[in-house]
Amino acid sequence: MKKIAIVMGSDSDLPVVEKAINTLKEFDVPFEVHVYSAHRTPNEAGEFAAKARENGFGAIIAAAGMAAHLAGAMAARSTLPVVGIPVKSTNLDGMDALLSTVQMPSGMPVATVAINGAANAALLCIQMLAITDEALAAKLDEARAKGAAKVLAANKAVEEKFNV
Ligand code: RP5
Repeated sequence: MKKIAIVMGSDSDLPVVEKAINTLKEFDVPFEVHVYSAHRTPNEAGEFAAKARENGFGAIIAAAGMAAHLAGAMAARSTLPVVGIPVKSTNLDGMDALLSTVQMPSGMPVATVAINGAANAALLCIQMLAITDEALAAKLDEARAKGAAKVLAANKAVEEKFNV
């Protein structure tokens, strides 16, 4: 199976990124985690992205806050799918990172998840791998069924409490 690369702009992003790490672990998807900054270590960030395909990665998750250019910088150096996580790290509530991540020029896509949406970033990458992996697709179906059962249990409890 291809590995997923998880790259964050600072180790201060780790509390958010851990949700992606945990999701990949739940699905037994191999991954590597790195700290590279588009601004503070541009050479290392670019080199990592440029070599990601030959190094066995299938997709890149890039998490950054503030002027969040990491996902875009990685997309510029690789034709692997890049999933951007805008991290809430300032008093702009993550809107700065969201707009910096999502507003890519045409020809250079970044699939941007919600602010701090790290679990969805991992799930999106798992869904990409599952295009050609039936066992992984079955695990996704199972997880969706569990999620649905949880909502239906909550619905039952609410209905019983409020509906006559
Ligand atoms: C971004 O700036 C990082 O991704 C982080 O979210 C934010 C703040 O970084 P630190 O000052 O905490 O290292 O580049």
